[in-house]
Amino acid sequence: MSDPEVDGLPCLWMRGGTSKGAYFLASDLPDDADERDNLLLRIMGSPDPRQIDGIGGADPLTSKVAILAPSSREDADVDYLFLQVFVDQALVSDAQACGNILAGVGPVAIERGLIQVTGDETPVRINMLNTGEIATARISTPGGKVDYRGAAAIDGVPGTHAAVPLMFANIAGSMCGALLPTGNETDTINGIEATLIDNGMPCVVMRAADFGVRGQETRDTLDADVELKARIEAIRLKAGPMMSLGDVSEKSVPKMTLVSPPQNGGMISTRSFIPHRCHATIGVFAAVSVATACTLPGSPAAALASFPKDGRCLIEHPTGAAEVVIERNEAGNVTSAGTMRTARKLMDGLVYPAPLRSNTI
Ligand code: NQM
Repeated sequence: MSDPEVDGLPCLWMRGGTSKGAYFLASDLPDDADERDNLLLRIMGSPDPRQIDGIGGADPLTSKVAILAPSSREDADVDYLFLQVFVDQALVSDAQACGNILAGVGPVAIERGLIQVTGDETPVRINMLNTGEIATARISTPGGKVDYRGAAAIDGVPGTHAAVPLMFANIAGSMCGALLPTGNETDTINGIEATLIDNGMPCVVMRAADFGVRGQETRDTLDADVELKARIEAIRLKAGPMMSLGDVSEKSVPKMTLVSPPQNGGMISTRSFIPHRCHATIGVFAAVSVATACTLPGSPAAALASFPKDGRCLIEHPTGAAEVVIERNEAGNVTSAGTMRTARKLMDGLVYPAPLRSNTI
């Protein structure tokens, strides 16, 4: 029997959008979820704020895992399970999706032979196991191979790469059962008006000004604001059960987003807490959820937002803006959404988990 500590495990290390993660085939990992999570903690080097004995990058945005398998659904090509490996806690959570890591799923499915190339561009229908929804990605595959090179740029990633357009349908209520799990466009928690929304990602959208900040501060400035973060966390712990997410003290959802008026021609400006660190950009599904909150007249986001006529919404974030496209029906309700990301293969090889420790799970 092979021993991963000695023999290693096949792993692709990829940048997906503005995040980085380890991509595995389900067939290379244990079937038992506890055993699998234990192995992933040891691969990433958690729990340890520096993740020094693993491949994680000491940041929630670079401590992510995608597990791929042949599709279990007729209307999809590949199954994708996203796992957030906490950096400094022995926790692995499947309680959220990830649209950035999603950008690497199509390329990996092709690289690993789960699906065949169909032309210069290969469409990949991805069954997102965390939410049960399907995303469609288009992957550049000239000459029968994935080509990561191209002219597309996304804020938060230097240079240009092949575009990975992503489209989503039916993502409202992905984890909370309803777009507005409380039935309200606004709830008040600890005296702060908030929209509790899930259009692909459970998010709590609040005015930055209500916390006495501008909403234009850098990630580091906000991360250093211990008092602000404690106020946000107190609201999050109350919002979780209101959003049908139960006790969220050990979950990475809901995400907490502070909004302010756009500064650079976008729809809205954001600072997103995921949930304990401020995001360097903003998550894909979080951006879709915030854009959707902007369309709700009762949301604190609506009065701050500038709504573009063509539905191309630039969601400003600490290092630029993320574009999401939302389509609305005649009643103004968001019916589908999409975005453009890029992805890049960084390393393909074997990864060696650290030895078992008493403080892993
Ligand atoms: O919201 C970070 C990321 C994400 C999630 C997070 C994401 C999304 O940027 O779809 O992409 O919110 O933890 O990778």
